[in-house]
Amino acid sequence: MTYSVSAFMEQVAQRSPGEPEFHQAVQEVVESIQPILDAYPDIRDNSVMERMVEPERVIMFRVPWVDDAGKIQVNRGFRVEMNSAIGPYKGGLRFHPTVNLGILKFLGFEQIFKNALTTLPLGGGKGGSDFDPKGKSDNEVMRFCQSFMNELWRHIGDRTDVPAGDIGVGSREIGFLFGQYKKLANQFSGVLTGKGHGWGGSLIRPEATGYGTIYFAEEMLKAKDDSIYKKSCLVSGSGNVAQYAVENINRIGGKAVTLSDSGGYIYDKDGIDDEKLAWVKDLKNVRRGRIRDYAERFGVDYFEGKRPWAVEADCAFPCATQNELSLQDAKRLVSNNVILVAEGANMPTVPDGVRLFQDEGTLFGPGKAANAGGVATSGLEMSQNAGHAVWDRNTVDKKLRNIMVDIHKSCYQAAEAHGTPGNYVAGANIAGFLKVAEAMLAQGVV
Ligand code: NDP
Ligand code: 2IT
Repeated sequence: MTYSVSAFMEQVAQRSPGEPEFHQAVQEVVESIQPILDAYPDIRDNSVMERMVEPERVIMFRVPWVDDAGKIQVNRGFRVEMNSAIGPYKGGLRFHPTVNLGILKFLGFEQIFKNALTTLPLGGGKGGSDFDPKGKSDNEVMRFCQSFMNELWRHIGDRTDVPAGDIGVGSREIGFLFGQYKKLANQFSGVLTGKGHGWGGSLIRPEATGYGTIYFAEEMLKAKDDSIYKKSCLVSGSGNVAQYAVENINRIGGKAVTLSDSGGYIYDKDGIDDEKLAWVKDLKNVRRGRIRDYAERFGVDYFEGKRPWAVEADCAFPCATQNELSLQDAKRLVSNNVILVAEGANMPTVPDGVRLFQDEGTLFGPGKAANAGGVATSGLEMSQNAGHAVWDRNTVDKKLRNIMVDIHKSCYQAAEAHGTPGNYVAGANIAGFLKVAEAMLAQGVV
């Protein structure tokens, strides 16, 4: 009998009500792997998918902290330990006011398959808080991070669960979190990734997600005898992923023409070259300002409250957040003859948009494959920590590039093998799922 996606989804919706992003992420995966569930009765009969959608463990906790005015603030902290079949839980921490359990379950679920695709032994997890670092002083951020770690530290470890950054968690936050972990555990270990280079961090980890997305896109284009060279590119976001996507577009000789934040986007038709990018890094990572300042500084247009998808270009790289590219936006990209969309962010394209790209033959690289370079390089950081080694920039960059080439190959081949050639969504979901499913079968009912 054919596996019923709708019956499965009904059960998910019933067990996890009010978590639309989680349902969206699960629906996409289960649709892709339906043929696998039909073809491999072992996987179906052992309820592998049913087990995968249930986190192994969820930790929720109070995070009280004192603001600069002496007032006590209370936030909510989470760690969703989704799946440890192929390695310790691994995934970022997100600090953003929109964070809730459903968002972190969607991200943790995506992380299972992404991490399996990296070829490294990494399980899936995600965590964070509804804390908003925007407008907070460095001292407030530090006190918050310390309070967050006061609870989290007992649940994590270099062989148990290894968090890293995500939205709102960059090198400053990882520093504060690591400092507090070390104080509580009395241990200097690779318990977090994204650490500073002088204290256990890996070179290229800050660059890895953005660089990896562009390496992945370059492989997609290469399969069509094409390249990013001389292509104009739309990039959304202006944080970690967006910045290094632009940097790698520049290295390859493409031209990035947009950046955005939650306020709006800038369009620079001459291209965001390395000099302008250095200014953006200082604006965002040091001065913590808004992207609209770019327009004033470089004399270009700023579009308040808008996203960059209506601008004419060859490629599009959504690098901000989930569901930032609507069906309307997808239609605009298609009518502007965009040839490739690759997701630096997690699930930035709505499902109807993904379907449209596939129907129209727009090359589409889903986040769990295209942005896997970040977590893959976190895996490389874990290897260096475990072996007390420090690899140079070139070594890590080469490993990252090779991993992205391998991920592309396994998605491409899985799509071909299962009758959906060119469909990177199906390819990524099937390749990632099979690896984890086989491990779960081998390990019994746990
Ligand atoms: P950052 O916090 O560095 O940057 C996030 C950027 O996205 C900012 O420009 C921010 O604008 C914008 N943004 C965030 N939320 C929204 C929103 N609701 N609406 C509009 N814009 C928004 O995060 P990262 O660059 O690290 O993460 C970006 C995406 O990439 C996320 O989806 C993340 O999950 C994913 N990702 C990150 C990895 C990493 O290694 N960091 C790895 C793999 C995926 P503003 O400042 O105005 O909020
Ligand atoms: O979404 C992601 O893959 C990340 N935020 C990076 C996770 C990690 O552990 O490096």
